[in-house]
Amino acid sequence: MKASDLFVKALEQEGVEYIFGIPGEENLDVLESLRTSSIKLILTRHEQGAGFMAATYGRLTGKVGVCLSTLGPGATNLVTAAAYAQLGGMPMLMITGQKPIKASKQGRFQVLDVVDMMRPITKYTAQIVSGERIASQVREAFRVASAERPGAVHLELPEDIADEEVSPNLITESNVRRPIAEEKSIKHAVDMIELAKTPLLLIGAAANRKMSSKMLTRLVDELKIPFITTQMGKGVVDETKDLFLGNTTLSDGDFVHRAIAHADLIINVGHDVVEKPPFFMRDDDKKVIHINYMAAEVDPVYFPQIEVIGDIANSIWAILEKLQVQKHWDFSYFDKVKAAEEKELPHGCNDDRFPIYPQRLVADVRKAMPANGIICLDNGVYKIWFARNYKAQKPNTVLLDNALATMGAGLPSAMAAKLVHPDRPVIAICGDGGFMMNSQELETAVRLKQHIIVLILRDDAYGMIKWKQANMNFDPFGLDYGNPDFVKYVEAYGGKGHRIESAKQLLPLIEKCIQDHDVHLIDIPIDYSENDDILNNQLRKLSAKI
Ligand SMILES: Cc1ncc(C[n+]2csc(CCOP(=O)(O)OP(=O)(O)O)c2C)c(N)n1
Ligand SMILES: [Mg+2]
Repeated sequence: MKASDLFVKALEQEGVEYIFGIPGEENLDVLESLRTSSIKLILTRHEQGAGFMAATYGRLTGKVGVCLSTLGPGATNLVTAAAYAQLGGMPMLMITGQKPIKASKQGRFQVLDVVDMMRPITKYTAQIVSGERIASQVREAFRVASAERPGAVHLELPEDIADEEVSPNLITESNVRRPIAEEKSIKHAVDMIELAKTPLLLIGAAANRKMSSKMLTRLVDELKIPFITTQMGKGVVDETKDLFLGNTTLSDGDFVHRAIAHADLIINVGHDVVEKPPFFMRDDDKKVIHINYMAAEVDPVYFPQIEVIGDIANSIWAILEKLQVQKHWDFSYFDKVKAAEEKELPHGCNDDRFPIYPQRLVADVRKAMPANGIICLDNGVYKIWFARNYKAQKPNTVLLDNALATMGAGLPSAMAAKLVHPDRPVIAICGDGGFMMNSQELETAVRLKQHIIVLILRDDAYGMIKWKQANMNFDPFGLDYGNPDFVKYVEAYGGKGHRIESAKQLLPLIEKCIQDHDVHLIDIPIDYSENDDILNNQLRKLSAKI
């Protein structure tokens, strides 16, 4: 059997549905093997777009997303996406080609040590040096990528190896269950929660990875313990519940930080230090229980006293079996936090000003979206408003990147979300800066006949950095730019373009786009002028009053 055929068979056996990427000469054997396989090739216009799509496929399904590129320049274009998957805990395999390794007449043309280049940003990176190693190396790559904590892996398949004759055997996945927490650690956690006076539940990224939503919802409903979320933990438990006290978007000064300061115990489910810290630990302060698949990585701001390591849903179930509601638990202060926050949250939701007020934008998107609709955020200052103000109701319905926090992933991640969930509305929400970093994938979306909506928040600047610049009392410099006419731009790709000219137009337009088909882009001028005052001053003052 030809090695590239065996390689593709191995991918089929792993359940691969899609490969995202751009082939080069060095992948042509693999491409030919793919042609007659069950795997669908999603050809993109930049390898970075392919990588973000593969990572998001992995994030949403828990299965390994696969992307493909050529050697040298194709592989270097995958680097940011590898880092995105690796830090974000998303299972992803990158397959890159290489010149023949046994004999080549091309000198070092385009040759980089890609295996080594990928080392610091992957869990596993290897060159396949013989066709006989394909079965084991593919299986190992999938095993490592999807094992907790999931991340990026890389296989290099050189041209001459892809063309070898090999014996046609494959290795199937072993029948394996995730390890579960040891009984005594559950007992320690239960004792600590029962002893606490003001326990608070924190839900982080890992709780969004596997099915822990049901058990965590039971914990909240049955024991009435209030909860907060990290940015990547949004939606695991319905944030419209009365017991939801807020998202840890800002570093301090928000209502949620008053709740954290008041808690004597934080039950931290699924947060790890890769996300921006939702709170800072101190020696003389509250206790923390770390409940996760993996042990806590110790950090000056994170050193939990108790760890419950194992499958999260199982750990929560085991805790629920033993934990009793305690009379001395006192959530009255948390009720005050909730009341103050709910009083502030509607601020600006009906504001008619134009360019549009960010709070109005968030409120309108929430109104237009059903509970299972998915928003995919790029990186910019609006991310703060969505993380803080948009109440997620279902797991993985707010896809944002609070780990690498790269620009450019908004559109590709929305495209991957639509492939995984064709029946749900999907909206990409991008700044004019982040959108332009991968806007070429509009062609891919149109070619795939996708129905996605892209909101472009236009301030003609790298707004987030402008905000920080002003905050540091520097003069404005170096962050403004011009933009193409976004309506004409998307139309040139074959999509539908819209521009709003008043705040009132936004909600009905989004609703119409959700009902329609095709790729829609809405150009939305945005007013960031009050960001600094609200996020850095007003919230601080209001929350200090509780
Ligand atoms: C790839 C990448 N480059 C640079 C940054 C630093 N950065 C973070 S936000 C931002 C500005 C984003 O501008 P835009 O997309 O227009 O969103 P806005 O904040 O203006 O709404 C920059 C440059 C980053 N996070 N990722
Ligand atoms: Mg901008």
